[in-house]
Amino acid sequence: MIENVSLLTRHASNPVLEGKDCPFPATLVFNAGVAYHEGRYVMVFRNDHGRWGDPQFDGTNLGLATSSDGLSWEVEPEPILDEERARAGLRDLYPERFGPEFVKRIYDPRITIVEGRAYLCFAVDTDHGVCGGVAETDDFRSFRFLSLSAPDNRNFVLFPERVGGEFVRLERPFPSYMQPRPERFPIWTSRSKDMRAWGAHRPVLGPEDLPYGNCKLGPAAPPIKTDRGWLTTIHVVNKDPASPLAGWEAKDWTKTYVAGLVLLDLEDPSKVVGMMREPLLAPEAPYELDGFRGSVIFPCGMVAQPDGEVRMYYGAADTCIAMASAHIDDLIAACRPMA
Ligand code: BMA
Repeated sequence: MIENVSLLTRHASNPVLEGKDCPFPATLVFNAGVAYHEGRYVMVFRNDHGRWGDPQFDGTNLGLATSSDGLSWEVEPEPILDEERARAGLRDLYPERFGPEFVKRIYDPRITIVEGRAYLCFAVDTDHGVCGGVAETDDFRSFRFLSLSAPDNRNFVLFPERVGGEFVRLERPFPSYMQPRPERFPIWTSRSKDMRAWGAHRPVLGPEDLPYGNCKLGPAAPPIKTDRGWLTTIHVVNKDPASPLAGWEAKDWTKTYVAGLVLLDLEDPSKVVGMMREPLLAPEAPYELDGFRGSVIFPCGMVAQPDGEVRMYYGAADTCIAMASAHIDDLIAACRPMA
Protein backbone atom coordinates (compact mmCIF):
# COMPACT_ATOMS: atom_id res chain seq x y z
CA MET A 1 0.00 0.00 0.00
CA ILE A 2 1.40 3.39 -1.01
CA GLU A 3 1.09 5.98 1.72
CA ASN A 4 -1.04 9.00 0.91
CA VAL A 5 -0.26 12.61 1.76
CA SER A 6 -3.13 14.98 2.52
CA LEU A 7 -2.09 17.78 0.19
CA LEU A 8 -5.13 17.37 -2.03
CA THR A 9 -8.71 17.44 -0.78
CA ARG A 10 -11.11 15.14 -2.56
CA HIS A 11 -14.34 16.83 -3.60
CA ALA A 12 -17.18 15.92 -1.21
CA SER A 13 -19.52 14.76 -3.98
CA ASN A 14 -17.02 12.59 -5.87
CA PRO A 15 -17.36 11.06 -8.39
CA VAL A 16 -18.14 14.23 -10.36
CA LEU A 17 -19.19 12.23 -13.44
CA GLU A 18 -20.05 8.59 -14.12
CA GLY A 19 -21.84 6.43 -16.65
CA LYS A 20 -25.31 6.97 -15.18
CA ASP A 21 -24.97 10.75 -15.82
CA CYS A 22 -24.80 10.21 -19.59
CA PRO A 23 -27.83 10.39 -21.90
CA PHE A 24 -26.28 7.71 -24.18
CA PRO A 25 -25.02 4.17 -23.47
CA ALA A 26 -22.13 4.56 -21.05
CA THR A 27 -20.53 2.04 -18.73
CA LEU A 28 -17.07 3.27 -17.76
CA VAL A 29 -16.75 7.07 -17.85
CA PHE A 30 -13.19 8.06 -16.89
CA ASN A 31 -9.91 9.71 -18.02
CA ALA A 32 -11.14 13.20 -18.92
CA GLY A 33 -9.44 16.30 -20.27
CA VAL A 34 -10.79 19.46 -18.64
CA ALA A 35 -10.20 23.15 -19.40
CA TYR A 36 -11.74 26.53 -18.68
CA HIS A 37 -12.51 28.07 -22.05
CA GLU A 38 -14.61 31.03 -23.16
CA GLY A 39 -16.35 31.44 -19.81
CA ARG A 40 -17.18 27.81 -19.00
CA TYR A 41 -15.59 24.52 -18.05
CA VAL A 42 -15.28 21.99 -20.83
CA MET A 43 -14.66 18.29 -20.29
CA VAL A 44 -13.96 15.62 -22.92
CA PHE A 45 -14.18 12.19 -21.33
CA ARG A 46 -13.57 8.59 -22.30
CA ASN A 47 -16.59 6.29 -22.33
CA ASP A 48 -16.16 2.53 -22.63
CA HIS A 49 -19.70 1.38 -23.27
CA GLY A 50 -21.35 -1.99 -23.41
CA ARG A 51 -22.30 -4.94 -21.33
CA TRP A 52 -21.19 -5.04 -17.73
CA GLY A 53 -18.61 -7.77 -17.17
CA ASP A 54 -17.66 -8.16 -20.84
CA PRO A 55 -13.93 -7.44 -20.87
CA GLN A 56 -14.01 -6.03 -24.39
CA PHE A 57 -17.21 -4.01 -23.93
CA ASP A 58 -18.82 -2.71 -27.15
CA GLY A 59 -16.38 0.04 -27.84
CA THR A 60 -15.05 3.39 -26.75
CA ASN A 61 -16.16 6.89 -27.61
CA LEU A 62 -15.51 10.38 -26.27
CA GLY A 63 -18.25 12.45 -24.65
CA LEU A 64 -18.47 16.18 -23.98
CA ALA A 65 -19.66 17.79 -20.75
CA THR A 66 -19.79 21.45 -19.82
CA SER A 67 -20.18 23.22 -16.51
CA SER A 68 -20.48 26.74 -15.13
CA ASP A 69 -18.66 25.88 -11.89
CA GLY A 70 -16.47 22.88 -12.76
CA LEU A 71 -18.38 20.75 -10.25
CA SER A 72 -21.79 19.90 -11.71
CA TRP A 73 -21.65 18.83 -15.32
CA GLU A 74 -24.12 18.62 -18.16
CA VAL A 75 -23.37 15.95 -20.74
CA GLU A 76 -24.08 16.62 -24.44
CA PRO A 77 -26.77 14.31 -25.91
CA GLU A 78 -24.39 12.41 -28.22
CA PRO A 79 -20.73 11.37 -28.04
CA ILE A 80 -18.47 13.73 -30.01
CA LEU A 81 -15.75 11.36 -31.27
CA ASP A 82 -15.38 7.65 -31.93
CA GLU A 83 -13.15 5.43 -34.09
CA GLU A 84 -15.23 6.15 -37.18
CA ARG A 85 -14.83 9.91 -36.86
CA ALA A 86 -11.16 9.45 -35.98
CA ARG A 87 -10.69 7.42 -39.19
CA ALA A 88 -12.34 10.18 -41.22
CA GLY A 89 -10.18 12.85 -39.56
CA LEU A 90 -7.02 10.86 -40.11
CA ARG A 91 -7.96 10.09 -43.73
CA ASP A 92 -8.11 13.85 -44.32
CA LEU A 93 -4.61 14.08 -42.90
CA TYR A 94 -3.08 10.98 -44.55
CA PRO A 95 -5.43 10.01 -47.44
CA GLU A 96 -3.14 7.25 -48.71
CA ARG A 97 -2.98 5.18 -45.54
CA PHE A 98 -5.96 5.25 -43.26
CA GLY A 99 -8.22 2.54 -44.66
CA PRO A 100 -11.51 1.65 -43.00
CA GLU A 101 -10.14 -0.69 -40.33
CA PHE A 102 -6.79 0.91 -39.61
CA VAL A 103 -7.94 2.84 -36.53
CA LYS A 104 -9.53 0.71 -33.84
CA ARG A 105 -10.15 3.13 -30.99
CA ILE A 106 -9.64 6.72 -29.81
CA TYR A 107 -9.30 7.35 -26.06
CA ASP A 108 -7.69 9.17 -23.09
CA PRO A 109 -8.26 12.78 -24.27
CA ARG A 110 -6.47 15.84 -22.91
CA ILE A 111 -7.57 19.41 -23.66
CA THR A 112 -5.10 22.30 -23.73
CA ILE A 113 -6.01 25.87 -24.56
CA VAL A 114 -2.87 27.08 -26.29
CA GLU A 115 -2.78 30.84 -26.72
CA GLY A 116 -6.59 30.95 -26.79
CA ARG A 117 -7.13 28.04 -29.20
CA ALA A 118 -8.50 24.64 -28.08
CA TYR A 119 -6.53 21.48 -28.89
CA LEU A 120 -7.29 17.86 -28.11
CA CYS A 121 -4.58 15.26 -27.64
CA PHE A 122 -5.63 11.62 -27.75
CA ALA A 123 -4.42 8.04 -28.10
CA VAL A 124 -5.46 5.82 -31.00
CA ASP A 125 -5.04 2.08 -31.31
CA THR A 126 -4.15 1.19 -34.92
CA ASP A 127 -3.19 -1.91 -36.87
CA HIS A 128 0.43 -0.82 -36.42
CA GLY A 129 0.27 -0.12 -32.69
CA VAL A 130 -0.67 2.70 -30.34
CA CYS A 131 -0.20 6.27 -31.59
CA GLY A 132 -0.71 9.71 -30.07
CA GLY A 133 -2.35 12.52 -31.97
CA VAL A 134 -3.22 16.21 -31.87
CA ALA A 135 -6.37 17.87 -33.23
CA GLU A 136 -7.74 21.41 -33.06
CA THR A 137 -11.33 22.41 -32.52
CA ASP A 138 -13.51 25.52 -32.52
CA ASP A 139 -16.53 24.00 -30.83
CA PHE A 140 -15.56 20.58 -29.35
CA ARG A 141 -17.94 18.96 -31.82
CA SER A 142 -15.82 18.88 -34.95
CA PHE A 143 -12.08 18.32 -34.95
CA ARG A 144 -9.32 19.00 -37.45
CA PHE A 145 -6.67 16.30 -37.05
CA LEU A 146 -3.18 17.83 -37.25
CA SER A 147 -0.73 15.01 -36.55
CA LEU A 148 -0.30 11.42 -35.50
CA SER A 149 2.89 9.96 -34.03
CA ALA A 150 4.67 6.77 -34.98
CA PRO A 151 3.83 3.78 -32.77
CA ASP A 152 4.18 3.11 -29.92
CA ASN A 153 3.49 6.33 -28.07
CA ARG A 154 0.61 7.99 -26.19
CA ASN A 155 -0.35 10.24 -23.24
CA PHE A 156 0.28 13.40 -25.26
CA VAL A 157 -0.12 16.64 -23.32
CA LEU A 158 0.43 20.12 -24.77
CA PHE A 159 1.88 23.08 -22.89
CA PRO A 160 -0.50 26.08 -22.86
CA GLU A 161 1.95 28.43 -24.58
CA ARG A 162 4.96 28.35 -26.87
CA VAL A 163 8.33 27.92 -25.19
CA GLY A 164 11.27 29.49 -27.03
CA GLY A 165 8.93 30.20 -29.94
CA GLU A 166 7.78 26.57 -30.39
CA PHE A 167 4.87 24.43 -29.27
CA VAL A 168 5.89 21.79 -26.74
CA ARG A 169 4.28 18.57 -25.63
CA LEU A 170 4.97 15.78 -23.19
CA GLU A 171 4.61 12.23 -24.42
CA ARG A 172 5.15 8.66 -23.30
CA PRO A 173 6.81 6.26 -25.71
CA PHE A 174 6.67 2.51 -24.99
CA PRO A 175 10.24 1.29 -25.42
CA SER A 176 9.98 -2.47 -25.30
CA TYR A 177 13.31 -3.88 -26.51
CA MET A 178 16.03 -3.79 -23.85
CA GLN A 179 13.42 -3.21 -21.18
CA PRO A 180 13.40 -5.20 -17.97
CA ARG A 181 9.99 -6.33 -16.71
CA PRO A 182 7.72 -4.82 -15.52
CA GLU A 183 7.52 -2.25 -18.30
CA ARG A 184 9.48 0.84 -17.25
CA PHE A 185 8.29 3.49 -19.73
CA PRO A 186 9.56 7.10 -19.47
CA ILE A 187 8.32 10.64 -20.27
CA TRP A 188 9.83 12.63 -23.15
CA THR A 189 9.17 16.05 -24.70
CA SER A 190 9.00 17.10 -28.33
CA ARG A 191 8.59 20.43 -30.09
CA SER A 192 6.80 21.74 -33.15
CA LYS A 193 6.55 24.99 -35.08
CA ASP A 194 3.07 24.23 -36.43
CA MET A 195 1.49 21.40 -34.30
CA ARG A 196 1.92 19.10 -37.33
CA ALA A 197 5.60 18.14 -37.51
CA TRP A 198 7.03 17.14 -34.14
CA GLY A 199 10.71 16.59 -33.37
CA ALA A 200 13.65 17.68 -31.19
CA HIS A 201 12.72 14.93 -28.73
CA ARG A 202 14.34 14.99 -25.32
CA PRO A 203 14.01 12.66 -22.33
CA VAL A 204 12.40 14.19 -19.24
CA LEU A 205 11.87 11.58 -16.54
CA GLY A 206 12.21 7.83 -16.19
CA PRO A 207 11.03 5.48 -13.45
CA GLU A 208 14.66 5.39 -12.26
CA ASP A 209 14.38 9.11 -11.34
CA LEU A 210 11.46 8.63 -8.95
CA PRO A 211 11.71 7.39 -5.36
CA TYR A 212 8.32 5.65 -5.69
CA GLY A 213 6.82 3.41 -8.40
CA ASN A 214 8.62 0.48 -10.05
CA CYS A 215 6.89 0.44 -13.42
CA LYS A 216 5.83 2.86 -16.18
CA LEU A 217 4.96 6.53 -15.81
CA GLY A 218 3.31 9.08 -18.06
CA PRO A 219 2.25 12.69 -18.46
CA ALA A 220 -1.11 13.48 -16.83
CA ALA A 221 -2.73 16.95 -17.19
CA PRO A 222 -1.42 19.95 -19.17
CA PRO A 223 1.18 21.86 -17.09
CA ILE A 224 0.37 25.14 -15.32
CA LYS A 225 2.90 27.99 -15.53
CA THR A 226 4.23 29.24 -12.17
CA ASP A 227 7.20 31.41 -11.13
CA ARG A 228 9.09 28.28 -10.07
CA GLY A 229 8.47 26.28 -13.22
CA TRP A 230 5.78 24.35 -15.08
CA LEU A 231 3.65 22.61 -12.46
CA THR A 232 3.17 19.20 -14.02
CA THR A 233 1.20 16.17 -12.91
CA ILE A 234 2.24 12.67 -13.92
CA HIS A 235 0.88 9.18 -13.35
CA VAL A 236 3.20 6.64 -11.80
CA VAL A 237 2.65 2.89 -11.71
CA ASN A 238 3.74 0.41 -9.10
CA LYS A 239 3.35 -3.29 -9.79
CA ASP A 240 3.30 -5.78 -6.97
CA PRO A 241 2.55 -9.29 -8.32
CA ALA A 242 2.27 -10.57 -4.75
CA SER A 243 -0.73 -8.31 -4.01
CA PRO A 244 -3.71 -8.72 -6.35
CA LEU A 245 -5.94 -5.65 -6.35
CA ALA A 246 -9.70 -5.28 -6.63
CA GLY A 247 -11.23 -4.94 -10.11
CA TRP A 248 -13.72 -6.64 -12.40
CA GLU A 249 -11.53 -6.90 -15.47
CA ALA A 250 -9.06 -9.48 -14.26
CA LYS A 251 -8.39 -11.45 -11.11
CA ASP A 252 -4.68 -10.77 -11.41
CA TRP A 253 -4.70 -6.95 -11.65
CA THR A 254 -1.63 -5.83 -9.66
CA LYS A 255 -0.86 -2.28 -10.87
CA THR A 256 -1.47 0.71 -8.62
CA TYR A 257 -1.64 4.08 -10.45
CA VAL A 258 -0.87 7.18 -8.37
CA ALA A 259 -0.62 10.86 -9.31
CA GLY A 260 2.78 12.52 -8.97
CA LEU A 261 3.93 16.13 -9.21
CA VAL A 262 7.04 17.70 -10.73
CA LEU A 263 8.20 21.18 -11.71
CA LEU A 264 9.75 21.57 -15.15
CA ASP A 265 12.12 24.36 -16.14
CA LEU A 266 10.27 27.33 -17.66
CA GLU A 267 12.67 27.70 -20.57
CA ASP A 268 13.66 24.05 -21.04
CA PRO A 269 10.69 21.87 -20.00
CA SER A 270 12.74 18.72 -20.53
CA LYS A 271 14.59 19.65 -17.31
CA VAL A 272 13.05 18.63 -13.98
CA VAL A 273 13.73 21.40 -11.43
CA GLY A 274 11.54 20.17 -8.56
CA MET A 275 9.68 17.07 -7.51
CA MET A 276 7.44 15.65 -4.81
CA ARG A 277 9.31 12.68 -3.36
CA GLU A 278 6.06 10.89 -2.57
CA PRO A 279 2.78 10.51 -4.50
CA LEU A 280 0.51 13.54 -4.83
CA LEU A 281 -2.58 11.33 -4.63
CA ALA A 282 -2.76 7.58 -4.09
CA PRO A 283 -5.91 5.41 -4.23
CA GLU A 284 -7.75 5.48 -0.93
CA ALA A 285 -11.43 6.33 -1.52
CA PRO A 286 -13.79 3.42 -2.37
CA TYR A 287 -14.36 4.75 -5.94
CA GLU A 288 -10.56 4.73 -6.45
CA LEU A 289 -9.93 1.31 -4.92
CA ASP A 290 -12.60 -0.70 -6.69
CA GLY A 291 -14.00 -0.64 -10.24
CA PHE A 292 -13.01 -1.98 -13.65
CA ARG A 293 -9.36 -1.77 -12.62
CA GLY A 294 -9.07 -0.95 -8.94
CA SER A 295 -6.43 1.32 -7.38
CA VAL A 296 -6.12 3.59 -10.41
CA ILE A 297 -5.79 7.38 -10.26
CA PHE A 298 -5.29 8.73 -13.79
CA PRO A 299 -5.36 12.55 -14.00
CA CYS A 300 -5.85 14.16 -17.43
CA GLY A 301 -7.16 17.62 -16.45
CA MET A 302 -6.02 20.41 -14.13
CA VAL A 303 -7.52 23.90 -13.87
CA ALA A 304 -6.15 26.79 -11.77
CA GLN A 305 -8.88 28.96 -10.27
CA PRO A 306 -8.39 32.75 -9.89
CA ASP A 307 -8.21 32.31 -6.07
CA GLY A 308 -5.26 29.92 -6.34
CA GLU A 309 -7.19 26.66 -5.97
CA VAL A 310 -5.95 24.05 -8.45
CA ARG A 311 -8.48 21.39 -9.36
CA MET A 312 -7.21 18.07 -10.60
CA TYR A 313 -9.69 15.86 -12.49
CA TYR A 314 -8.84 12.19 -12.67
CA GLY A 315 -10.17 8.87 -13.82
CA ALA A 316 -10.80 6.69 -10.75
CA ALA A 317 -10.51 2.90 -11.04
CA ASP A 318 -11.07 3.25 -14.83
CA THR A 319 -14.75 3.63 -13.92
CA CYS A 320 -15.65 7.24 -13.03
CA ILE A 321 -14.26 10.79 -12.88
CA ALA A 322 -13.30 12.43 -9.60
CA MET A 323 -11.81 15.77 -8.59
CA ALA A 324 -9.38 16.78 -5.84
CA SER A 325 -7.91 20.21 -5.20
CA ALA A 326 -5.19 22.12 -3.36
CA HIS A 327 -3.84 25.66 -3.25
CA ILE A 328 -1.25 26.31 -5.93
CA ASP A 329 1.28 27.61 -3.36
CA ASP A 330 1.09 24.34 -1.42
CA LEU A 331 1.59 22.32 -4.59
CA ILE A 332 4.63 24.36 -5.58
CA ALA A 333 6.08 24.17 -2.05
CA ALA A 334 5.65 20.37 -2.05
CA CYS A 335 8.02 20.08 -5.03
CA ARG A 336 11.44 20.13 -3.47
CA PRO A 337 14.34 21.32 -5.65
CA MET A 338 16.50 18.69 -7.29
CA ALA A 339 19.78 18.02 -5.50
C1 BMA B 1 -3.20 2.80 -19.06
C2 BMA B 1 -4.22 3.32 -20.07
C3 BMA B 1 -5.29 4.12 -19.36
C4 BMA B 1 -5.83 3.41 -18.14
C5 BMA B 1 -4.69 2.89 -17.28
C6 BMA B 1 -5.15 2.10 -16.07
O1 BMA B 1 -2.26 1.98 -19.62
O2 BMA B 1 -4.81 2.22 -20.73
O3 BMA B 1 -6.33 4.37 -20.26
O4 BMA B 1 -6.61 4.30 -17.39
O5 BMA B 1 -3.84 2.08 -18.06
O6 BMA B 1 -5.84 0.95 -16.44
